[in-house]
Amino acid sequence: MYNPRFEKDVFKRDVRNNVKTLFRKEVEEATPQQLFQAVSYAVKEAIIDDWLATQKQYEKDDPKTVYYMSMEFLLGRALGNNLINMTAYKEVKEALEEMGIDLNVIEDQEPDPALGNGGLGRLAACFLDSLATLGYASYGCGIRYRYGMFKQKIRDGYQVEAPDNWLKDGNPFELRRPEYAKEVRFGGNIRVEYDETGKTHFVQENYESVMAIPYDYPIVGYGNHIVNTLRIWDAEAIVDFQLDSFDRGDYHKAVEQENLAKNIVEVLYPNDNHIAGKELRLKQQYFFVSASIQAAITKFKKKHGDISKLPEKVTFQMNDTHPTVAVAELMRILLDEENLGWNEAWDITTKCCAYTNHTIMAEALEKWPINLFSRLLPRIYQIIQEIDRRFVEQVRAQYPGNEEKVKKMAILMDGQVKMAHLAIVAGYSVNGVAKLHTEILKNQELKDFYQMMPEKFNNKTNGITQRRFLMHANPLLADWVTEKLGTKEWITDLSKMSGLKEWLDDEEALKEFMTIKFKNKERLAAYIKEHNGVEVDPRSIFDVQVKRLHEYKRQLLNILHVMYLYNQIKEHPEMSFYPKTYIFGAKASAGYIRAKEIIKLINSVADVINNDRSINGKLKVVFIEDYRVSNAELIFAAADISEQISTASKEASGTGNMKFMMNGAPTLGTMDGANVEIVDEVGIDNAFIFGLSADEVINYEQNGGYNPYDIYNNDPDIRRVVDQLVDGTYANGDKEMYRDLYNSLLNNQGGARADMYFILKDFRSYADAQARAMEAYKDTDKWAKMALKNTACCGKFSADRTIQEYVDDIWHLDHVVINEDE
Ligand code: DL6
Repeated sequence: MYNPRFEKDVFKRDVRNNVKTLFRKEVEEATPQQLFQAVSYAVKEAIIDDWLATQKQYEKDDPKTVYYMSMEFLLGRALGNNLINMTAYKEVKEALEEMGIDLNVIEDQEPDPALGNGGLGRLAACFLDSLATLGYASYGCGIRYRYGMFKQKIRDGYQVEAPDNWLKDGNPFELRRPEYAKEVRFGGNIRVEYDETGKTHFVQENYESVMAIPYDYPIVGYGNHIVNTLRIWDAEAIVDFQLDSFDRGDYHKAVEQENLAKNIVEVLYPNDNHIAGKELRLKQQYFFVSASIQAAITKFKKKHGDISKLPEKVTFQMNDTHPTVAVAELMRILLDEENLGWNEAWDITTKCCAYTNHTIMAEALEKWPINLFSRLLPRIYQIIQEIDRRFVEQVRAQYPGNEEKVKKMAILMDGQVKMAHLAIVAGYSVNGVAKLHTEILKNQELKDFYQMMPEKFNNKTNGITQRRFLMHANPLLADWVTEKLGTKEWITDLSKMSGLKEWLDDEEALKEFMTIKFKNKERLAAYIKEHNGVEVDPRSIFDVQVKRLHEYKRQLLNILHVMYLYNQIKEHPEMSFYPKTYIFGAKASAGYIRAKEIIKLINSVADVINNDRSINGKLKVVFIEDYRVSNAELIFAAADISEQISTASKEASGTGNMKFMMNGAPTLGTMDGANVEIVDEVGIDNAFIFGLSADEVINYEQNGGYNPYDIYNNDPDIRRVVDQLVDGTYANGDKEMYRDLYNSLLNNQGGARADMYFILKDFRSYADAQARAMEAYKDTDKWAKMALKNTACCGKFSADRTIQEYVDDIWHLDHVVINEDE
C-alpha cells in the first residue's frame, strides 16, 4: 500500500521538522521521548489523509455503522501497530536508522494506553483493529480515563499500585473534537408537564451536568487505507453555568460541577470480573453511554432525518453489561426528545441494541441498588420501571401462575436493578464468547431467558489480531511464516496458517522454527534480567501464566505445584528433571486481598528457589512486574508452555490462550472457555489437558462442593505443600503470612466453601499434565512438531473471523472499500 508520506526523504524531513517545531531542537539533541513524539506526529500526518478519505467514503456509501460501547479499550501502544497496519514499518525503521534513530527504542517511549483491565478490554481493541481491516464502519465508544490501569510495582514481594499518568507527555495520535461535545445530566427530579394536546412531557430539573468532550483516536485498518475512530470522552465542567453560579455567589455548586467533571473520568476501576458497585462507576457508565448515543443520533439525523430508520443504519453493541444504560438512554431520547410513542421507541431500541456476556462469575454480574440508581438517573430509572412492568406482564402471560419465574427474571427485584436482565430483554442478540460459555449461559445461568427467547442467543468465539500478536510481537516468526507460506495473505486471512502443516515433517523447517523460539526466549531473558535482576536460562522450558490475578484463574495451583516440584528436587536430587522457568505476570485489583497474597506467595517462592544453589538452577520462578500489553508481546513470543488452568466453567473464553497458540506454545490447561476449541483445532495430543470438566465442577457446586480434607489427609505430597503455607518455609518463619490461603483451601469460611476453585481436587491431575509436558519437551523433534502444529492450527482464532461472524449474524454491516486512485 503506497503512501507518499512514507517515502524515506519525505518522512525524514517530516521528523526533522516536527522536532524543530515541537521542541526547538535538532534531531541530534532530542530526547528519545521527543523523538517518539516527532515520529508519531509524522505518522499521524499519513494517517490523517486516510482518515479523511475514509470519512468521505462513508459519507458517500452511507454504510451501516456499529457503535461498540465499552468501558474498556486496552489498546496497547499505537506507533508500531499503526506502522504495521499502514504497511510502512520496515521503511520507517530504515529511514530512522539512517537518521541514527532506533525505532524499537522510540517505540519503548510510548506509554501503554491501558484503558482496560484485561481480556474484555483487550478484546475490544482487537475488534476495532479487525473492523477497520475488514472495511466496516465502526466507532469504539469509551472513556478517556486520565489514569488508566495502575502501574504495578513489586516491593518486598508485595504489589504496590502507582498511578498511570499516561497522558503526561500528551498523546500524539488523538484529536480533541470540542465541536461534537454533548451535555450529560445527573440527578435532580422529574417534573411532569402536559402540553396543549394533552401529551405528557418529562422534564429533568435541579440536575448537575457535565460536558462530554470527545477525543478521537485513529484505528488503522491493515493495508486498506481505512481509518476508523475510537471516540473516548473526557468530561469538563459547563463553563456558563459555573460563571453564573459564581455571579450568584453559588460557589459550592460551581465547585461541585468542576469536581463532578474531574472525578468522572479520573480513573479506570481496576476490577476484572468483579464489580466495584460504586456510584462513580455508574456515573461513568451513563456519562459515556449518553454522550455516545446522543452523538450517534445527531449524526444519523443529520444524514437521514427520519429516526424510525435508525436500525437500518446503526447498531449498538454493549460490551458486557457496563453500557446497558444505553437501552434506557436510547428510549429516553426517542420518547422525550423525538416525541415517539412507547411502542415505536421500543421497536427501534430493540432493533438497535445487542449484548455480549463475558462472564458467569456471580461477583461480576452488575446489579445496582434502586435507591442509588433512581437518585442518580431519575428519568432513566422511570423508563426502566416501565420496561420492567411490561416485561413482567409478558412473563406472567407466558408462564401463568409462575411467580418464581418473575422473581428470577424481573429487571427490578429485591431492591436492585439487574443490568444483565435489562440487556437481554432489550437486546436483539445475546452472545457468549466461546462455545462452552454460551452453552453454560443457555443451560444454566440464563436458562430462563433462553427458554423464553431462544432466538436471541448465539455464540461468537473470541479472537485476537494477528497484526499485533504475531507481526508486531514476533517479527522473526512472522517473516518465517510468510516465507514458508509463500504469501502474506495470512495477515488478513489467518486460516492460511494451515498451510504450515506442510512443514511439520521437515526437519530443517522445524529447526528454524525452534531457533526463532530460542531467540525470542533470549529476548525475554534479557528483559527479565533488566527488569527483575533474575538470570534465566533460555534453554530451560519457559512455562508461562500471564493474566489477571484471580482465584478462579488458579495462579495458586501453579505456584503450589512449583513448591511441590521443589520438594521433589530437594528430596530426589538425582531424579531426571528438565530445567524449568516458571514465569508469572499478573495484576490484582487493588482491594482484592487474597489475590495480593498470592502475588506475595509467588514472589516468596521465587526468592527461596532462585537463591537455592543446591538445585543447580533446575528451577526458577519469575514474577514479571507490571504485566501489560507491551511486555505481553515479548512474553507470548517466548513461551514454550501456555498455562490456561482456570477451574472449568469459570473462564468465559480467554484470549491469552490464543496468543500463545499463535506463537507456538501448546496449552497446558483445563477444558474451559476457548481451550476447548483450541483442543478441537490442534488435537488433544498437542495440548496437555487435565482436571475436572465444567459439568463435574457445576455438579459439585450444585451439591455443596467436596471435602478437601479427603485429599489433604490421603496425599502426603499435597499435605506437605499445603502445610508449607503455614510452617514459615516461604515466610522467613512467619506462620501467619499465608494462613488465609491455607484456610481458603481447607476450611469453609463465611459463605465461601473450602477450596471453592477445586485446587486440591485438580492438583494430581495438574501435576500429571506438567510431567507429561516435561517428557514431551525432552523429545526435541516431537516438541518442535507440536509447537508448530499449534501455530499452524491457530487460524480460527483471528478476531477477523469473530468480527465477520458478528457482521453476518448480528450487525449486518456493509463492506466499504477505499479506492486508491481517488
Ligand atoms: O471475552 C473477553 C474476556 C474473556 O476472554 C475472559 O474469559 C473473561 O473473563 C473476560 N470477562 C471479563 C468480565 N468482566 N467484567 N465484568 O472481563 O472477557
